[in-house]
Amino acid sequence: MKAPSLAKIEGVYSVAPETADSWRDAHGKAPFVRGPYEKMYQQKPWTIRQYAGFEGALETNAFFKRALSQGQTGLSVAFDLPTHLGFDSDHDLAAADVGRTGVAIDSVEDMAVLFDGIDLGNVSVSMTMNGAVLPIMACFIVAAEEQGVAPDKLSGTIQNDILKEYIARNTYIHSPDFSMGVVSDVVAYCSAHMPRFNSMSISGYHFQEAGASPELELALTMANARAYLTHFQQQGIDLEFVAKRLSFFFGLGMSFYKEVAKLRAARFLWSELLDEFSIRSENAKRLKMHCQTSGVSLTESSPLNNIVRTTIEAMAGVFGGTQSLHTNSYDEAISLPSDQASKVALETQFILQHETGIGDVVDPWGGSYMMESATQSMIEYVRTMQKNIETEGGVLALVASGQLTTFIHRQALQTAMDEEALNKKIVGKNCYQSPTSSPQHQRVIASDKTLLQQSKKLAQLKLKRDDGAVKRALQALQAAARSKQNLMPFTIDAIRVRATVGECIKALTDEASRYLKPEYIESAPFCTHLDADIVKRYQTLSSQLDRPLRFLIAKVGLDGHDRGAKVIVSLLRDLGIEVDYLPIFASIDDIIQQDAMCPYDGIGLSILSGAHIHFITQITQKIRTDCPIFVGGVIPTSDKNTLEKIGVEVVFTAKHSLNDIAISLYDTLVVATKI
Ligand code: SCA
Ligand code: 5AD
Repeated sequence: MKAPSLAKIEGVYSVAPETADSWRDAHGKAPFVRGPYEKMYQQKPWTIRQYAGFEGALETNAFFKRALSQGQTGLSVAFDLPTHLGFDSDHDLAAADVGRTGVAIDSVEDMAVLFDGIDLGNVSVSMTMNGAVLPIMACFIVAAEEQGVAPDKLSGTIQNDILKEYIARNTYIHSPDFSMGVVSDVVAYCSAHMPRFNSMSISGYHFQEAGASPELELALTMANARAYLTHFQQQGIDLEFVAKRLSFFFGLGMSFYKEVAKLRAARFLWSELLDEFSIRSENAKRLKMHCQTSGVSLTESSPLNNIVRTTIEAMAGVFGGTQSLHTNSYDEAISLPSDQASKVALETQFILQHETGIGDVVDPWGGSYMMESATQSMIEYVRTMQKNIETEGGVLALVASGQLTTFIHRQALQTAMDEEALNKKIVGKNCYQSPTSSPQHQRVIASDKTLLQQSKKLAQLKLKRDDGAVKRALQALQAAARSKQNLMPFTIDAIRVRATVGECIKALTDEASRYLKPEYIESAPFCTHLDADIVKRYQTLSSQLDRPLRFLIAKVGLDGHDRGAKVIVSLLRDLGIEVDYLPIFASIDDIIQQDAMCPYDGIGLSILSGAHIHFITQITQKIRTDCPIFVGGVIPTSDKNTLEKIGVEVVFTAKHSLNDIAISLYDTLVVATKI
């Protein structure tokens, strides 16, 4: 499938702007190009909703309370990877990742601590949860109930967007088929019992982070939105009623005009889509969105420059009319946000709201020929992509075959090549470089301590509870899955009697097993962008060896951010190396076994979750001593020395160019192959 080309946005326009007259339209009226509300931020400023979570519920609760006392207006929970994938903290596969990239929640007891002293009837809470959505929603509902807040008083959002997990984010558990049933169970339950709660946050953000352009991000998000509506309709769900509580989530990258245009176009397209489904409610047609500034646009070098990037991106969100906003912290290319960096990110929003006046005007770009053309080009692009997707069999078929993932992957490869060729300049990364200055403070996650605490709490919970009641509730949940009933009430019953998140998911995976999606890696002509000399040296090395070099690349643990790993696979293959790429979620034992079958010339591990020391210690203890190990990912400079001492040859991070990587690998391989 081919993507259409976007009519040029910055420069000469080829698309006659159908929306050029939109400036005459009223704000807050369908098709909402000019904003979802009449008075927008003059009536209510956007919600300042910083996504956060780390270690245990106690630590994250303290962070939330501090943020609220500093003026944040909504909450947004980041869960750790074991929680996302439905493993309790004491599960073998969870050990490395507990509390690292989010908060560890094993049961309703943890959820209660997470919101201790926070009135859930008053503060709206977003939860980024997709795979383990049933037990996490159930924990939230039961914790609120035990706090004295009934479901119908709860406001907030559950992400509950599984399609984008298969396409880009990778925290899915079951097959797409089973998971779509879970999505509709949550939507149906919320619409019946939680009228103030947004039952989905249909997300594009992760597509852009994985490599998609803003227009591809929008096209895939709208295609998914259509697929969900169609699915709900087939399930007999009343769209007129549920569509009001389907919200959206977009990324904000550095293509300033495109980002503003994207948000305007999104509102138009949603309104048009609901017309197609004959939905009349004006409120449903009003697309409401959360936006987050881009993580991938941030550089490791000169981290304070990231404050500038985040501010520009956030401004695009405000000009585009977002309802809720997360601004990233300047140190995110290095670690989870430190307290200092989180404070700057939060205060960036205060400055935008209180000092600049940019929110005083509704849709300030409306009527600009450039912006109307850009909005129109976005709309045209999405319509064409939609037709292409349908011709190829529709979203669900393309999700299952992995083709939408490949689409994004291709754009990531192109971006990597553009950066290498300096067609895309990134200050401090590929031009205007200066010596790397690490931020003064970095958040260090006490993962081992969190694991111990969580394991202790789980043991206590299991001693206290009525095991018979738990067993009966889990059996009922499993039977409900078999007979295709709405699983939400059964999960709530199980969580109420203190079943754990992991136990609920285990009951479901016994019925609908864990799933691994197919993975394809495209080739790309990287060598044309590298120094000719290095390309030649690889060729010479392999002719001296009289065989191709062989490499293994793997992601270990529960971290599914595979953009970087896949770029490296393509790069190495283009250098003539034979590369095996293991399916995500590999264990160190998987790698050892793979290497034992036919030893590799080198093994590269990609780790973005902060668990690098854990995994590298394990692999260096188990692997044969003459195997060079490389690591890539989000690795603080302070850990680089430790990793090299443990036995890693080279540590690669976001600041390395592909040429640097090719040279460093070569130098090590020459020594290792004893040529
Ligand atoms: C708002 N209201 C107005 C108004 N503005 N009424 C009149 N005039 C105006 N100008 C009303 C609304 O209709 C609504 O009322 C109420 O005020 C609350 O406003 P809101 O705009 O709905 O704001 P909010 O409650 O903040 O909700 C925003 C949104 C919601 C709808 C987008 O879904 C949301 O908060 N989403 C956040 C998602 C999020 O944080 N995701 C994090 C993902 P009613 O309620 O009566 O209608 S992080 C992630 O995935 C990271 C990546 C990773 O991989 O981990
Ligand atoms: N706390 C704060 N921000 C987080 N992000 C991811 N996890 C967390 C967390 N636990 C942010 C980063 C990343 C984006 C996907 O979300 O900015 O780039």
